[in-house]
Amino acid sequence: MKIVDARVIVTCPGRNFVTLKIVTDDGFTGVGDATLNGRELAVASYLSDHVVPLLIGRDAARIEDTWQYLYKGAYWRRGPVTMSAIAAVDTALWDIKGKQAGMPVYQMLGGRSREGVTVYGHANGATVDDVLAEVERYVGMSYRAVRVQCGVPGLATTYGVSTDKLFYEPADGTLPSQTQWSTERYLAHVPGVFARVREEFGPHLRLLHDVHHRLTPIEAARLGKSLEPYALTWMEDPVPAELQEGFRLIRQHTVTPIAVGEVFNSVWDCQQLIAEQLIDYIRTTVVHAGGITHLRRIFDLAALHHVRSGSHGATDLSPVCMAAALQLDVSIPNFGLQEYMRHTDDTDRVFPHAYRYADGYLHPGEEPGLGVDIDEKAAAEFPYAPAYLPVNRLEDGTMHSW
Ligand code: KDG
Ligand code: MG
Repeated sequence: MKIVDARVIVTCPGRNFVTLKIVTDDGFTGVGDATLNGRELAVASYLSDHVVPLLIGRDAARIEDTWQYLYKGAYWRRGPVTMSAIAAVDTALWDIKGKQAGMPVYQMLGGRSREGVTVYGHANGATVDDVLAEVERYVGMSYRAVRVQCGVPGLATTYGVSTDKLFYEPADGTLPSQTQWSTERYLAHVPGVFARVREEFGPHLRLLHDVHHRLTPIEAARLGKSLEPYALTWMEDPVPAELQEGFRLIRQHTVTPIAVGEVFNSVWDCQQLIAEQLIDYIRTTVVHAGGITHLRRIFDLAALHHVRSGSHGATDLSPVCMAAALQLDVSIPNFGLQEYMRHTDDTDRVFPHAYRYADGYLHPGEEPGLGVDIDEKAAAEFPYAPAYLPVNRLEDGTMHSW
């Protein structure tokens, strides 16, 4: 089963996506997501210029060996561009293996551990009343878990608050737009928001909140403590996580659970966080963390240390990534939650898929492989459109993490 073709397809059906499609000599095809928001063409070039030539003629059945070949063979290790490219190859090869075996990939990962994948969506609004209405909307759609983000008085824009409610698309400019941040205003406002949400929706709805890397450990500790009465499922990315030991300080002060990892690319980015039980949920996902092969390794390490999965699933993760993530979600023993922000109708048309939402769960479907494809004709209708993520500054102009 030799690889005879590998195509890199860049398309923008509402937002940019990079997809790798691998073809074998016996007629199988497999797809992998390679989208890196705001840096899409870097991964497209890495794949077409440096990976595709190495794939032609390789045995498509050798998933692990190909992973090691691309990882060790590059000499330069890790990083989002390299790991997204490796992820795309790995995902496409799992898709092919499943099709060849005539079974969904989750069956090859050990079979089902649950009936459905519990998902959460984003309820957000400029005011607390707007937020309550959005939470109501998700509850009306039977979601069991909701991420809550609210505008902060005194700040013109706030992370996670957008006009698009069911989608999450922050890449909003051909050059980066600028947002503003005040830790003081934020910390003063957030606990009151959750007090209102709990008051309105009671104790059973799972609530989450994304800090998006904006605090220091001691500030995050204070936030976590102030949110304890509202029993959040998680406080996400409370601080930038390059310094893994920084989380120890947060842990010493609060029992609000912590979720981290959507920007991580490898097990080595979260090894200490997991092994020292400094976090509760690991948010790595297929496309940015080396594909199904490597993500499973991360989740296995996490399982040993009471850490559950909480894979990233914003709109910039393509339906190919979602289909692959669901195969893992439904099979691993330590699944926690799956983020699920919807795609536009155009995106769904370009990426026909078997997974379905019902009653608060996503279901991967029973198609052989991943159960997702790219319609290359439809993809060609939507040419690449440059789009950057915003940058963020403090009120005095200092650059801050976005
Ligand atoms: O491209 C960046 C987004 O994927 C990120 O901002 C989403 O933080 C995010 C989330 O939790 O979905
Ligand atoms: Mg996040």
